[in-house]
Amino acid sequence: MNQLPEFKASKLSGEAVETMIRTISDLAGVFEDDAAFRQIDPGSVVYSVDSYMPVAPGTEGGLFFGITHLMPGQVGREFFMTKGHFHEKRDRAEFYWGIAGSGLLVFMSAAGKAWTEEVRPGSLHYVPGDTAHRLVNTGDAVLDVGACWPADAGHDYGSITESGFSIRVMAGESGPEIVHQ
Ligand code: PAN
Ligand code: ZN
Repeated sequence: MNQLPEFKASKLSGEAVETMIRTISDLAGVFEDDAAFRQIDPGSVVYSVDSYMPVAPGTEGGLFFGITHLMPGQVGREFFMTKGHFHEKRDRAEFYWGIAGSGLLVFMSAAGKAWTEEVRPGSLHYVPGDTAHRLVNTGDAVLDVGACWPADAGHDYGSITESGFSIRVMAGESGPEIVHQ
């Protein structure tokens, strides 16, 4: 029998765990400041996601479990963040929970209305269906966030690549600032 995965502290380990890594070059067009973006080593890791997917993607009724490790950093004044997505099956919801570090979870409705929730160890977040979601690391340590989503949710990155989110999170004089686009 395959060894079962283990979830200890902020780490997910075991044979069945898949790791996806996103470097700065995978995030072209995501950040506002192009000149600052080009100055960063293209191989710099921005985040990784460890996932346990016990059923095939697309399985109705199945669940996936993942931990995102989002590095601290900025592109210009803008904090490191995930690409963000709607679910391909738009009505599929998801849970996120803060494990370590500090940041914001950005939500955006299909109509483009955006809002945020503070992510910190122990915080729990419900991402409703039809809502794009993205993590932003506003701290100076790695932001570790757990997630559980339906196996048939899928990821639609296209709409975000085309139009982005309607807010950006930038470093201001006295902490993170939300800038409306
Ligand atoms: C998460 C995200 C993870 C990485 O597991 O996939 O935080 O973000 P991007 O997928 O936007 O690059 C999730 O929301 N799954 O559905
Ligand atoms: Zn998701």
